[in-house]
Amino acid sequence: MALQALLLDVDGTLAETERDGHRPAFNETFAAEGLDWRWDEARYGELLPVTGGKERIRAYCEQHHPDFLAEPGAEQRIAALHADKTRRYVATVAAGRIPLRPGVERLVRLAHQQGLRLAIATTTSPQNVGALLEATMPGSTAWFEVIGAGDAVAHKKPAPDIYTWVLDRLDLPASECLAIEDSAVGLRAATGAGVPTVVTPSLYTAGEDFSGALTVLDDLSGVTLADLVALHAGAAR
Ligand code: XBP
Ligand code: MG
Repeated sequence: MALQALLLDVDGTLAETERDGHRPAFNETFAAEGLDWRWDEARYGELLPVTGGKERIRAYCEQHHPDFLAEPGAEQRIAALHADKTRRYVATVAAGRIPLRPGVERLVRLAHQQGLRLAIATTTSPQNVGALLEATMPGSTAWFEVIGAGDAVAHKKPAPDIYTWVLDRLDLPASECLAIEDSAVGLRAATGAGVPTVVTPSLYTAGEDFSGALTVLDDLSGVTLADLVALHAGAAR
């Protein structure tokens, strides 16, 4: 089973987007809407295992502001908050304030040049993916044959659904792909869909349990396509 495609997670894997990208965008939205909610770094870390921005706001309200959820129209209000947060996040990323992690650009360029198929499997919103790719590697969105993001599936990571969705569209078996993830939640999603997975832990996920990963690497610097092919071949044995 030769390696045909690389399936990349976004937040934490391509870039450290959470602490200085998503988190301040949520906080700016809350402040602009007159809500005294504030997610400091530690609280945000506690909320991160709930993937998806709308889902994260809802989970926070369940714990701290059940009154907000009891109001009529709470779901629409959450959706509106999230849309505003997305606009703010996209502006941050488009301004070039979030760099790619070490080795990411080189590996993605090599994969594209050498004809290894590329796809994205993320819980973040599709606008955020395009903004990050275009800000960091202009024109690279087109290199990704499939972009699985946000509400494309009903159940976000750790459910395997987004990986299954991407595999269907690539028309490839899981065994011919390799996923790169940064979190235990993402690892569960990828391996749940049967995709062999390499983990590069990020700021918030260092120290999580990555059992089931093919390997855990500090980052992608120095990693070659030949390394990925060898790791993938090892998984098939
Ligand atoms: C990371 C996430 C996302 C982002 C917020 O996803 O959990 O929820 O924090 O994104 P991944 P939205 O690691 O799969 O890329 O606010 O756009 O939902
Ligand atoms: Mg991630």
